[in-house]
Amino acid sequence: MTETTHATGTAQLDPEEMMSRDEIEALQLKRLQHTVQYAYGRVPMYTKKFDDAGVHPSDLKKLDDLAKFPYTTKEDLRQTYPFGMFAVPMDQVARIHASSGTTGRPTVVGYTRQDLDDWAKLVARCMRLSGVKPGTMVHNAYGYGLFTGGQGAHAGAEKLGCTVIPISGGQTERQVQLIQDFQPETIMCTPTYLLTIHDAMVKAGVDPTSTSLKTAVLGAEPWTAEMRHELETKMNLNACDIYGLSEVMGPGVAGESFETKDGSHIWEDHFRPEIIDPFSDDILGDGEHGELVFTSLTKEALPIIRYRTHDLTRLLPGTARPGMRRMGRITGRSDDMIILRGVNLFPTQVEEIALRIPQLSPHFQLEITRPDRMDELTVKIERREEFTAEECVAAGRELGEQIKIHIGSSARIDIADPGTLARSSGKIRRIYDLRNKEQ
Ligand code: DLL
Repeated sequence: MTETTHATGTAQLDPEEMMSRDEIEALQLKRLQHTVQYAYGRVPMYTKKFDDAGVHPSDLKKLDDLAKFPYTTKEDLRQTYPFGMFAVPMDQVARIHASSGTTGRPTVVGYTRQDLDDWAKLVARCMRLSGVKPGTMVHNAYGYGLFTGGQGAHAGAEKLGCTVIPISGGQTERQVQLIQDFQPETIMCTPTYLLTIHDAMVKAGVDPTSTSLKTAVLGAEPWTAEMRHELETKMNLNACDIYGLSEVMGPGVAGESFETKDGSHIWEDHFRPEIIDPFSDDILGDGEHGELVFTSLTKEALPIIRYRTHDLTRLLPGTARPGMRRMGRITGRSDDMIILRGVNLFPTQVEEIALRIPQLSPHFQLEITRPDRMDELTVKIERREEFTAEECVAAGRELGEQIKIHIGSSARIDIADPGTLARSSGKIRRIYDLRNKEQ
């Protein structure tokens, strides 16, 4: 009998990964023409939207013609809740996921068998690019359930030929124990949950720099280069980004190379990205900062045309996969932007500044209050264990000054004792807007 493992065959790159930019664009045009026709013919909401905008699928003759088509928003998904944007009958929908949504109805997404196969393939691509090897063990601490993180990462890891530990989020002490017992090489979770796991290791007397973990594939929330440095040095591993969103697919829309660590490559054979000005809706050029918009090119159950992600970033030329463009780090979501007396501010900006100050930890939250008709920002941030409260007074002052210099707004700094702020078990909540509560 020939010896094979389920890992064989998946170590190879997909042929599309090595396509030139011209080949990718030719493929995109073909797939885009099909997708707009498919969506128009099958989803009444698109039929109406296109008709109202006076545009027809046959108007898409070159890639730039996509700009003639209307945007799709989360609100469109809400209005057609639950299944109104599905393009196939329910007996062809193999899986449903939903995003919880902080306000209003959740957004519901569906997948055909083919969609699930494509999804697994793209997550596997991301993992391979991040240095995960077939035949190795993956500790998957993304949440399982309606959230796309757990199941998405799981299927990708299996597709790559890994052994998956489907631990999900939470029960952190147990996670630490299983990492020691099973010796996985890879961990998949949010960056802030990896911090939580790190702290639990320290508490359990486990040295976080000498575990079996070599690679972390982190995403589902914005994180900075400073946070990468923090996690890599504290845990002695390679930390790479994975990006995605449920409305477009789930994790695996884009993934990062462990060799270049220069932002996630978008799988442009399956998604056509655009960057637009979130206020004027104008299309921006590569390299310019704006809102990321996606059109799916192969999805069957939920084709999505020009979906407004609210994620703010820019498109950069491909490196590790030269035919595919990369996305810069996501600064934040336009709906997570704090506007403080006219100044725009994102939690990632505070993370970036705080982590450059040695006494301060990555555990922080932003509180907005309005004590006296004027908005006020308080940054609550834990000091690192190694420093006393007295030693951190100057660090707090420095954080305030740096925020003023780099962001342009005044902030009160509240240095908290280690372990006192809420910890993440998935996507962390950074912003606490207490303004309405006080009025
Ligand atoms: O968070 C899918 C996912 C799961 C991605 C696991 C990566 C890993 P949603 O719950 O729909 O889906 O949230 C999507 O999360 O629009 C971004 O604002 C944010 N996000 C996801 N990945 C990243 C990332 C999943 N790598 C929303 N960097 C997106 C920054 C990210 N933000």
